[in-house]
Amino acid sequence: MMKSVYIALGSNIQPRLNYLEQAMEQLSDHPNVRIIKQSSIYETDPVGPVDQEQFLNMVIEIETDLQPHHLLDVCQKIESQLGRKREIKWGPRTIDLDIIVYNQENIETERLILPHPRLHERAFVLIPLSELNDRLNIVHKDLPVSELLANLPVQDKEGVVIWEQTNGVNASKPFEN
Ligand code: A4P
Ligand code: MG
Repeated sequence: MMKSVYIALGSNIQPRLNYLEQAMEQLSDHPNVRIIKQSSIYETDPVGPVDQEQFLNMVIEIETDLQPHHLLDVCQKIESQLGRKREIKWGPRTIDLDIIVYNQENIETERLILPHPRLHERAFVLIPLSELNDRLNIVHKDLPVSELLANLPVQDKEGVVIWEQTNGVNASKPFEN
């Protein structure tokens, strides 16, 4: 059974665009993953306690028959292949792949929480996600993306600016299967 899954990508170590592209390429190379849609790419002010460079962030929709934990393994393997080091919690990273929403699953295990627990407070996730599907229901809040976004402070949204516009579905050939 194919599941619809949303993954958030982020990078704030150069070459940022290259890391996003390589991560998407590796995901689409996986036999059990198909990229359905990709958002525009946004440049975003760093959120959280660590003083660090600006991020590029985006969200993609994939279709997969991998179980949630298996998909997390795939994402973490790509992160480590792209040189991700876990030195500072919330610190700079070549690539971060967070599973935002997996179908309508609502689970909490030691390794994996779905939907992503900080999704509703992050403009750098909600803005690209709303581009793909603003009526998507976020189960742990029981609210659609559009409403979660409307609830965010204006200042948070101002820190998220389009960096490269993507027009429509599968705009980039390299990510087709
Ligand atoms: N984990 C639990 N649930 C999930 C999930 N749904 N998807 C666990 C992915 N992983 C999940 O993550 C820590 C652990 O979370 C994993 O081992 C996994 O088992 P990590 O990627 O190893 O470490 P991290 O990314 O430093 O921690 P975390 O909690 O993912 O950080 P965040 O919340 O992603 O924050 N500002 C801007 N503008 N843009 C950003 O992308 N990112 C962060 C990182 C801070 N500020 C940012 C951005
Ligand atoms: Mg992460």
